[in-house]
Amino acid sequence: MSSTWHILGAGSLGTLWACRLARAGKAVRLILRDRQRLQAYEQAGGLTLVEQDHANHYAIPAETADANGPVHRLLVACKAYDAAPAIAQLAPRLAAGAEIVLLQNGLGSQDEVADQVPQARCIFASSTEGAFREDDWRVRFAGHGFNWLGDPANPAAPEWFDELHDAGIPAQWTVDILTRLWRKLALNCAINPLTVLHDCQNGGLLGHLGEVDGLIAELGELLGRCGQPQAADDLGEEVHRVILATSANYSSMYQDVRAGRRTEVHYLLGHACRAATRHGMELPRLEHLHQRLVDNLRARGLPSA
Ligand code: NAD
Ligand code: KPL
Repeated sequence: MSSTWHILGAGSLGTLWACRLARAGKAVRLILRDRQRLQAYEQAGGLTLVEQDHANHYAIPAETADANGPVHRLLVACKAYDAAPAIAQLAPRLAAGAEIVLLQNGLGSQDEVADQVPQARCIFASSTEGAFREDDWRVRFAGHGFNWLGDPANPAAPEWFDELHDAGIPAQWTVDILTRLWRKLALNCAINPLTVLHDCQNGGLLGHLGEVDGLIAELGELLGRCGQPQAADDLGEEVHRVILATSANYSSMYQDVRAGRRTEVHYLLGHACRAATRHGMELPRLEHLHQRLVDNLRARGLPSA
């Protein structure tokens, strides 16, 4: 089995992972969206990763999805709404037993991908690292964090797992990856939509704690019904802690909306509301929040799903 890391998506996290793996001497190939992007990348001559104001350049080879050759190990580093369409393009190249690491935030996109590629093993990831694009092909590593990886269908870590440590990518294998993803989703649902609706930094929610706490109560009920009671442990305390610790920051959803970018709402609050409906639950605060957010996004001309 080839040990090349194919990395689909040379955005923020894709660049962060690709550069660290390449720096550690691992074989890496980028998969870019189309020929035009490939040509622009080739003109730029590689990726630049900025860490603590030191910029390093990495001439990582790149291709498009329709290139030749099997893909054995794939990191999917696009947004949640792009993951399934991207995999559909690449599916003919995925080898039997291929391993796919899914870096998407939220829930739902992982199953959309897994349904399309039964020949592959899908490994889910939850990342608290932070990176953003300063320019085309140039990414700043903005926030040290951690990565949890796991496979809900198979508790065994893949044989390449230690390559992440070799590359300085902080990561741990977990059998509770769904709990991690649900927990992050719940935090996101309690904070991010309200920052958009109240047009505020995270700390602005200190003036709306009644609303926040109402959402936390419903999220706790939902997590219990979805078989994720541990994801609800001390959720309220963590939400309050995150609001305080990040009070001067704008949430990722707020930043997306402000920049006129599509949000991942379908895989965050949308996923929570669909799960509640599936379980026959009535969660009026979450439903109302979702409706207000959808109306707000539509009014801005942004996709609401
Ligand atoms: P991004 O928008 O910076 O990068 C995504 C890249 O994927 C873009 O370059 C886009 O052109 C590319 N892409 C889309 N479809 C493609 C296709 N079919 N083929 C090839 N490339 C394709 O996104 P990001 O910020 O890196 O986020 C990726 C995921 O990681 C999201 O789910 C996000 O929520 C999550 N995440 C991001 C951060 C962060 O700090 N950026 C932190 C934690 C989690
Ligand atoms: O992860 C976040 C985000 O901005 O997406 C926070 C605000 C920390 C939690 O939702």
